[in-house]
Amino acid sequence: VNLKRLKNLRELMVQEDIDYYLVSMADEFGNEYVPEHNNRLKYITGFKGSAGFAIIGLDRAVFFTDGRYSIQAKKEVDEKLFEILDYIEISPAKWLKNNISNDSKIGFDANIFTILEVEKFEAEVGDKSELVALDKNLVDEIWDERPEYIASKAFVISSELAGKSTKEKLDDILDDFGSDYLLVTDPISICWLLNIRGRDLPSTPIVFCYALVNKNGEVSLYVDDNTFDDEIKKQIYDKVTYKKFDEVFSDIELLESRHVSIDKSQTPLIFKELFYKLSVKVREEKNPIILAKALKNESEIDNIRKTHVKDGVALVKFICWLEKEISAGNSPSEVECCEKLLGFRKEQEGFIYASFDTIAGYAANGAIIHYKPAEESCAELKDEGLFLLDSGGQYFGGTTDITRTIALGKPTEEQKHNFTLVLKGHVSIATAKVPKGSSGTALDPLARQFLWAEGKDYAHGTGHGVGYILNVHEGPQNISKRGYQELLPGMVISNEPGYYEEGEYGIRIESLILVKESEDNFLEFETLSVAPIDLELIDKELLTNSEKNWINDYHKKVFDLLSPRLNEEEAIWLKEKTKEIS
Ligand SMILES: [Mn+2]
Repeated sequence: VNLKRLKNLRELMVQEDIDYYLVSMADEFGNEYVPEHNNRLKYITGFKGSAGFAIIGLDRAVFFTDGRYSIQAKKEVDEKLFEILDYIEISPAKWLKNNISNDSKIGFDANIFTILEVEKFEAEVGDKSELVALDKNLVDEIWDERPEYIASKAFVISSELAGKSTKEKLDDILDDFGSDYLLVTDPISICWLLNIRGRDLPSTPIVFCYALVNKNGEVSLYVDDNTFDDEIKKQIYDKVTYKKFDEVFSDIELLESRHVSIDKSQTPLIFKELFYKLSVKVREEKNPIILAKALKNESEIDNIRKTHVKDGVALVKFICWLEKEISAGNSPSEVECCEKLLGFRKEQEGFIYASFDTIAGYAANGAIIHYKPAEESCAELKDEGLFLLDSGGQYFGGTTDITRTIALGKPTEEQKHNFTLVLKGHVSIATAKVPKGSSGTALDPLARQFLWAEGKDYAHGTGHGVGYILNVHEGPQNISKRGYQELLPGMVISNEPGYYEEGEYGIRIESLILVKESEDNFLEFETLSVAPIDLELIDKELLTNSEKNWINDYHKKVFDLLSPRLNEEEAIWLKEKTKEIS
């Protein structure tokens, strides 16, 4: 199948007079999770994972992914057709530089590749080859039986949920705005701005759209005709004009000699080319909505707190169920656990759907950081070993993301020791106070210090920003070695140190935290997630009194908030799980 597809693609490449064609995982909306109908990389390579890139030459082809997916790639991508490489070791641009002959022509879809991405390729190979921006997608041209995009219906985020109207949001963003227009090609930003959501993706509740905002706060929205009912339109900001998706290109032709602000890390190259042709004056700046939506307002924060209580109820009901199953001698599979947990979340009022694919890793699977259990191959849980469970939900009221590691039998001393090092790092972030102006880089070592002291570490960031009924991964803030964005009150971030013994077990403790201003004008953090931390896994000898106090206070809060929403059996179970340690 793939050979035929490659052959068809290569025929088109010859027609277009290009030697190499670039296929990325992204789509025209910069989605982190790409919908099936836009997964060109999967169509052409067979790869089903979520991080990859392909370079198709006329007589050779290369597929890139990272270490998380190297095993999967070997199963799904035909090595007779594609050479498989790790793009952490060699980037696609570097590969091109090393492998192509002078004067090669490299084609790509300008509707998908952003200005910044193309600049990066240009920097590597620009002197020996020509980058050819195509205004169509060659994979789409040969893709028969491509799944159809069926637009979901948009729904409105009420003023109680949103906290701010579109008018207020626009006033903030356009205050000091130096251009005539702002082009936004990121649907997440647009949904936030217009207080709307949808179901165009399975875990991020958005509708696919572009928007052009003028300095007077009028919005042209480019979106599928079926997305908005008249009834819904009445509830949305009244200065929105609804247009067909393709009209964005004809509307831009009316902007001659005007100033337009774009974010080159998000904007597809095709717009830059159009602007150039039309002598539109382009200002490259950060999409101002990114920072604005990261600063949650009081109503949002209120709703987020309540949402975490619901989510905690679901998680606690699940863990209680799981322990009962295990002690009854049953062996639920990882996939059954995911389904059961989803069932408990569905019982919660305002639940929309999961905020990402649940990572349910038993024993050795827990050490695979982005593990996704599959029906046919997943493990069955027994009364021994560790179970790492990383999951979350989208609710009318917020987005959650929580990881707990559970001992299913008696843990080993080594497991307890490493769990406690991770816990100390987690508590260190939860109780940190840093001066205003600090970024995530100031926090990252706090989470790792106890592991570092023993020559250990974990190969992922300590925390990512989290959206509000939007993407579970949100910028600009994060806690990592490269988290340079200043932390500001109202930001929500995850606090998720971990430790992984390959082939044996994984440990991660993740709660979401809210950045707040302290009384003495520093920054401090409030833990939002509400679920017990497994006491069985704690080596108390390693804890200081203040760490024990934090755990006891946290567990008291967990019990007080959750127990009224549990049945009697579950409440008794939770009492034991949150008992004081000394
Ligand atoms: Mn997370």
